[in-house]
Amino acid sequence: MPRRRPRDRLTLSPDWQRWIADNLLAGAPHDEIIATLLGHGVPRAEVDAQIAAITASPAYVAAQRHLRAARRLELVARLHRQLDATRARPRAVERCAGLDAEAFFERYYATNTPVVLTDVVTAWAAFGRWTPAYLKERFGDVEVMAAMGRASDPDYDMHTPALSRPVALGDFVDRVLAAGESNDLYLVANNRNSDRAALRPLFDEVTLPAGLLDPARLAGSTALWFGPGGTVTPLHHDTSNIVFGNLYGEKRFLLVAPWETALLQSTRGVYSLVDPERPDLDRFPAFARANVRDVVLAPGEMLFIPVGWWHHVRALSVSINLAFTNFARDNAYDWFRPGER
Ligand SMILES: O=C(O)CCC(=O)C(=O)O
Repeated sequence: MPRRRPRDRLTLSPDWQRWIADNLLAGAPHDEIIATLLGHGVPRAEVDAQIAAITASPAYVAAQRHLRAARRLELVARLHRQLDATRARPRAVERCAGLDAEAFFERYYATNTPVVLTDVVTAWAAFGRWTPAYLKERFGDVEVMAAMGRASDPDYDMHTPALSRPVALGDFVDRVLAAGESNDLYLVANNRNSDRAALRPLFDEVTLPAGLLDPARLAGSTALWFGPGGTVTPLHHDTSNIVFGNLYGEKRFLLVAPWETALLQSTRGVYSLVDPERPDLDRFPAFARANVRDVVLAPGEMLFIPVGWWHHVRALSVSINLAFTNFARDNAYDWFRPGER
């Protein structure tokens, strides 16, 4: 005769145990959790024993403590969202001319607020001069690295190192101009081309705004972007503040504040799986509540992207851009870096 099973024997799979813990921590009603388990044929006595064992486990008690801390932070994020929504134009990004460095740091840098500066790039000798033809004529023989074959890799942006190939800048210009609308080829920040000695003369045609960027820390702090219309950098955030100067063409930025991260419902390191141009609201319903700022950057404009702000970028035409992180203020943050924690 078979022995009687002990009443508290835990036979549910680890997946089901995790499901129960997840739902309890998320605040799902006990009745619903119990009904689901009963519906899957788990005997009532086992359901009760399982829930009691999970809620008494030291791991669950520790998770509850972390959950309380996370909820407190969530409240601060919600506060930001609510206050943001009371602004006259919550989706707008200000455009500003004549701002001195002090006012920039006080009003935008210190408050983590994006802004478009309309009179910085226009003052550079490079503005109006940097075109694809100019890059080819002056630096056509310079070997650069560029990401290619992006269209056949769904994770092209995070795979930039593997997709990058050496190419003469002149040949790359020809390919960009022949490409039409394409996301296949792109010279991006991670290619680190702006640090190449052969391209240093480019910086003779750029005047750093006084007091805003530190000329002594230019090395390793700049990024050259060049590609056809149709390039897309998926939704991600950077780990420092950036000013993004647009010299040629137009780019559309969709920006989401760091305090709305919970609404993205999906993060992979510094990337989000949400496509803000065509959000899949069945998969990511909370994104419908996100306040997406939409900025089209015209030639000559410079966008300040504050640290932690999510941004998705589409080139609306062939474009050339130069970005900087060497602010004359502290720009290092103990921000999440994939793989570190
Ligand atoms: O221009 C782009 O495609 C992306 C720019 C960007 O994401 C950045 O500078 O952080």
